[in-house]
Amino acid sequence: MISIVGYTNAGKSTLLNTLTKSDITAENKLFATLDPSSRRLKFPRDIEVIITDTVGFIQNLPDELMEAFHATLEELEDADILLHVVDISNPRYEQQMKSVEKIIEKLKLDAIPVVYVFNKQDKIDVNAFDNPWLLNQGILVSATNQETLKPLVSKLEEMVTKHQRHGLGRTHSYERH
Ligand SMILES: Nc1nc2c(ncn2[C@@H]2O[C@H](COP(=O)(O)OP(=O)(O)OP(=O)(O)O)[C@@H](O)[C@H]2O)c(=O)[nH]1
Ligand SMILES: [Mg+2]
Repeated sequence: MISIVGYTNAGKSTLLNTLTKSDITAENKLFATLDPSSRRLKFPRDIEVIITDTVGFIQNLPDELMEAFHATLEELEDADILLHVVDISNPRYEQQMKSVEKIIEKLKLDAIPVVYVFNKQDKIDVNAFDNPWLLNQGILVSATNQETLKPLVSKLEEMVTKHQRHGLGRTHSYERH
């Protein structure tokens, strides 16, 4: 199971839609997504995973809001991989990444492998980006453009194939090993 996390408006729902060719509400407004949606993602080699979209994170997410979204956020515990979607065209992308990472820690999800997805590459000049090192730590995409998602799909397929054989270093209580 793969869960998409990230700051609100980063492009999480758009990514899920394009990856799985579905039609989940994606809008240019805060908290466009209020309930989690899951879709099947089929890889070229007949492997299938469940991929889940969720509510966007914000800086200093108030505890009351954390509680309100508790059931939604709880589902994240079942994820084998977190896709952390970052809007790299947003001038505050670094603070946003930090806020999301803080929430991941707070939810005690920090043992789950994370793949950084640097989204909205169409809105920036990649060669003039202020932190080229960072871009090497993840995968650059435009969630609105299917063609750009190929490297991400390959990476996920590779991780999932390995996981089938060896596990991702993390087991669920309901699994037998
Ligand atoms: N230019 C550009 N716009 C994008 C891209 N991906 C998403 N968007 C736009 O960004 C806005 C937010 O997208 P959503 O997919 O709703 O973002 P989200 O992360 O699901 O937002 P919440 O559900 O509010 O947390 C929409 O207007 C999308 O069309 C991209 O790669 N390039
Ligand atoms: Mg959304």
